[in-house]
Amino acid sequence: MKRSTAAVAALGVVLGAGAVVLPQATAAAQGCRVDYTVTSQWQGGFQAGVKITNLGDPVNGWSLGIAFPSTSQRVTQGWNATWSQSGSTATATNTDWNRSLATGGSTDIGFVGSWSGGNPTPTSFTLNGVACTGSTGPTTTTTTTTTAPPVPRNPVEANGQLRVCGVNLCNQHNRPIQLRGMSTHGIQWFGKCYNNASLDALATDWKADLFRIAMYVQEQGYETNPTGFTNQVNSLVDLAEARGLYALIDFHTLTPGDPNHNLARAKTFFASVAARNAAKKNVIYEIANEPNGVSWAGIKSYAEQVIPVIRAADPDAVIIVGTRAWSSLGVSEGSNETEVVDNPVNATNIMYAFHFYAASHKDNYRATVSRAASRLPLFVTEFGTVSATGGGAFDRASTTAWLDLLDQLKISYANWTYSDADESSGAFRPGTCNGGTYTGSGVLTESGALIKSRISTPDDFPTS
Ligand code: IDC
Repeated sequence: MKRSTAAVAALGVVLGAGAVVLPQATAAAQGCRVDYTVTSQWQGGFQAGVKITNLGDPVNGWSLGIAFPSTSQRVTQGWNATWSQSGSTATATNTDWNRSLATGGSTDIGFVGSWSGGNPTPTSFTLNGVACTGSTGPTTTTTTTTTAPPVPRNPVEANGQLRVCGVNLCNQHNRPIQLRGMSTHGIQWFGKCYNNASLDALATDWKADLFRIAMYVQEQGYETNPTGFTNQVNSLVDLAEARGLYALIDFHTLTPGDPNHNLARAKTFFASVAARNAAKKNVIYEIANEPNGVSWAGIKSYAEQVIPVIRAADPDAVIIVGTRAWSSLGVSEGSNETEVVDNPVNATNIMYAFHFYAASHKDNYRATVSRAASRLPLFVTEFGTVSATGGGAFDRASTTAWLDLLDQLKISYANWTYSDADESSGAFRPGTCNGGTYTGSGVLTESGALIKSRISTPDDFPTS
């Protein structure tokens, strides 16, 4: 069907007035222009509008060829045309009502595409086999396109500064999001597991959004070397930031369970890390890992003293408050979420932590989360696929039930642990951190494999 340039020019002269409709079903259009606009995009997909203008002689039936840069862009659903795709080229064929295009006539079509990378803007277009150059002159492969807005390259670029909105975590567009990621083991023991290679794996192989930095206070942790641990946390924040991951700074109190035991340390630590990281968009603060053996009133009092210290240095960051009974919203000590609902921490832009270990905490804990999620902003800052000891049998069924629930409620989560600890909650096989490889399935435990498969599915962060 492609005509010589001379024939195109000649026909353009004869039929340029647009009064004659060619009898053929699909005559060549000697000139055409395509205005291509990516109207929205998200991780894994985009939507585009395509305006076709016929600059040549009238056509009665047309077919638009769209050449994508590669096969990673695919039309999944389109409108105002019949769509198909072969290899990297998509084809849109007219519907009955937009079959004829007079000279200068145009029609708008569009589609939703999936894409696993690269640029969603096509490299060229053809109308009835003739390249659309925006003029009736000799054809070239250049096209008239609208440049797509920059594609967010990572979770922090997509979501920016987070804030709490109602019971949700919202992104820079004020839309609820869920962050999915991993927690370190105690950084006093497993520091060797956190380096450029393992963080690269977390960002690109696991496609995680979140990296929780568990800084124990006791057990050879912060209290033994405040400056050293503060520096270690800061450098892990930087490793996360460089890859566009959110960093959750966890003041990992555990034993003793009353966070007030560590109140002075918490104030010193958070004053320092909040001042140092205030300008970053990727930092979230978790002020007490798992209060236990202490009343909600005691926890609330601690929170209301530590939060202002953080706010003074970093006013806009999200802060997460641990809850009673190992962050079970009180359930593991016979209480429930009402003690928090009835007496919330007096602060804004905060969330409450909920932790579970899938083999130990099942239906009644899930029921609590389901109920509480409509009353309180919840963040699962730590959970395990195993028993509350961090060991024992891996519980696939309960973990799956939990993660389905969290996905449905858009509750963010971090799994214990991104480490090669010799316990069933560790994601990597023992010895992994002695080598340099953190990618692929060979290094994973059963728990690591399940969690990676859940975390690495596409995010659907709203972009507007
Ligand atoms: C566990 C570790 C284990 C360590 C123990 C004591 O997996 O290697 O010996 O702590 O420090 C939590 C805690 C978390 C626990 C984890 C598993 O936040 O520190 O880690 N767990 O027991 N709460 C419930 C379970």
